[in-house]
Amino acid sequence: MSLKLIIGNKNYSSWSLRAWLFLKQSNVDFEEIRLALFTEQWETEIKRYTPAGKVPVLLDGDIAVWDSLAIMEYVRENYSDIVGWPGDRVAQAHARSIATEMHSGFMAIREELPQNLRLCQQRSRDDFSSTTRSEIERVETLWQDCFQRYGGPWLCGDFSIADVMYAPVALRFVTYGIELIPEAQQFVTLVQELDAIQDWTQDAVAEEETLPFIDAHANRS
Ligand SMILES: N[C@@H](CCC(=O)N[C@@H](CS)C(=O)NCC(=O)O)C(=O)O
Repeated sequence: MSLKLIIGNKNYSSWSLRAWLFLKQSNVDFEEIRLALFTEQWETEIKRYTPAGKVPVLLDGDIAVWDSLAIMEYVRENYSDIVGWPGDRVAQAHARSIATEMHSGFMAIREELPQNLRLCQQRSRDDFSSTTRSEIERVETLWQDCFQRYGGPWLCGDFSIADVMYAPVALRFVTYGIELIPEAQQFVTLVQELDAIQDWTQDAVAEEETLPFIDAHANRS
């Protein structure tokens, strides 16, 4: 097996999850190397793999690729039958736009609803800042609009990089018990039903490391 994927804690690392889910859904074999975030081991080992100091990192022999989107593009260009973009030009343009909208945005959701798969709460939207509330609404309408335009089963038809990008967002809504409009809930359910997501979540809840600055969000309201 030539590919190795360096990931962080499965409980907390949403960018690791994206790269991992992409490889799993693409049926690409790879070895998984987990570095628990911000531990002594992390501090010494992450620099061996990437000057950026973040996970995920893909190793293909001597080649290191970091950043989830770069990893997906690299794998797509070097392997065949890989999860990618819709064939239809309109759907493709849309899928690329929403995928990168996630990759470069939704900072308030990332800050106030951090990935924490062990946690299960029932929170009201009023608990969150107005910026976070409007980002949650943006995600809801974005998913609804996709299902209305392309008719499913996934956001832009077949499973694509857009679905990979939003899968961890769906899991955050589950963690914090955010009630969603039916079309948005439909996406959450699809994500939860994926075998790969169930495998990842099972490993995540079995992890023992804690990150207090993330767990602290459980108690805010
Ligand atoms: N844009 C990057 C984000 C990577 C990222 O922020 N990873 C987090 C874990 S989810 C990380 O490694 N944090 C460690 C740090 O910031 O020192 C990507 O798409 O891969």
